[in-house]
Amino acid sequence: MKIGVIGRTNVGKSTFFKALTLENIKIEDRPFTTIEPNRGIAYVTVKCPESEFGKKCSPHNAPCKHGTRFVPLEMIDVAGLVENAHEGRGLGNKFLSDAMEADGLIEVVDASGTTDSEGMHTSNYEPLNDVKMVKNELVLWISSLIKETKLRSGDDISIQVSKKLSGVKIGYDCIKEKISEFDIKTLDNDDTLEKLSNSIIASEKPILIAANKMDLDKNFGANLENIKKNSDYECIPCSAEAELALKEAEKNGFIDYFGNSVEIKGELNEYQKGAMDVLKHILNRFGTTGVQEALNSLVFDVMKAKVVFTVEDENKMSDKRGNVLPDAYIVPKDANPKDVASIVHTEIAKRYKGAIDCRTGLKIKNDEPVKNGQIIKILV
Ligand SMILES: Nc1nc2c(ncn2[C@@H]2O[C@H](COP(=O)(O)OP(=O)(O)OP(=O)(O)O)[C@@H](O)[C@H]2O)c(=O)[nH]1
Ligand SMILES: [Mg+2]
Repeated sequence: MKIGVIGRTNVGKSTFFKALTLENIKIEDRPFTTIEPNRGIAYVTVKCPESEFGKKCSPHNAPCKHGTRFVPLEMIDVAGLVENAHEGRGLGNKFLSDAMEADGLIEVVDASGTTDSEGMHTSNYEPLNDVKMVKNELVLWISSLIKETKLRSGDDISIQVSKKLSGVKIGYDCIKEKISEFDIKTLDNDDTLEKLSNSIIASEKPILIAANKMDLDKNFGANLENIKKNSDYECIPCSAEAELALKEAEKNGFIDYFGNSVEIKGELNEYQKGAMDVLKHILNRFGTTGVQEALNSLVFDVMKAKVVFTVEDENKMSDKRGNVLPDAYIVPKDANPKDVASIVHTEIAKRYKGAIDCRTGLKIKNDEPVKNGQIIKILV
């Protein structure tokens, strides 16, 4: 699974990405800092089932910290956009094609209203405008791609449009369903194409809003409410900058960070103490920085994806070498056991004979979607 970070320029996309991946990337207070996309591994968090079995896990692909498993996914942070990017303004539609590699999108918005539509400092900017602008750019870009399809009479229109959209990871099934829903026979009505494009994006590229810069609070609360009231998206308040500072302090060994609290390790100098006080204040006030919640909420609440643990020995809940609950994978909402096998390894998928739910010992039907948190043994 791949998640893209998108949004208007200079709102904190790369800070958000770095807080989740700790990749060494450029963050600056100016528009268009990111040009080539940044790629890295981020993690969704789930409770580790180890305590259910009175055992300690031995993670292989998904680390465990204080009983929380960190399950990996790919993340891409793309160039920012400004209005009319779909026509080439700013960095143009480069961001759009990079972002379309992703299965789901986190749209970072500066909900403090302190950067304007061009990514410059201001005050009292209305962030809801950005939410509308980003949606509009996505819709207009996809509909312009559809419009470029050279229709050959007699050929299936859905096949031709899906070939045109193959680079943006939008499947034939969705296009066929929508083209029939909108009863599309030609590609010359801009209004209909925009409705089609809107509907395709809504079903194929789920979006969650990360309402960033909650630490700059003057208008934050009112702006957040306005976005929640006037958009269809799930919206999570966050401070990417606070999360990044906490993760870096932990990486450098100054603190233990538990997501909603910190424990200071060793002696801090006056400057570090001051910075830690600010961060503790943010955690006390808001509970968390919201960054991990935003990613979890997109993956689990919006995309309805699931985490599945795989083992080879259902009695010991381990692999063949005795490692307890070694691996965990994120799978799409409708994934059945064979789909899980292909996510684990193509060879395992080829040899797939069935799967067992390790908690009940019962066979899982081949066409039955797996459940979130399920521990399965794939029979090969
Ligand atoms: N106060 C505050 N500042 C933030 C927060 N997140 C990011 N910033 C600041 O916002 C500025 C822009 O951050 P970036 O992460 O480079 O923004 P971007 O959206 O990737 O920008 P482009 O790649 O240029 O489009 C930097 O000065 C960050 O330190 C936050 O949560 N709070
Ligand atoms: Mg950036």
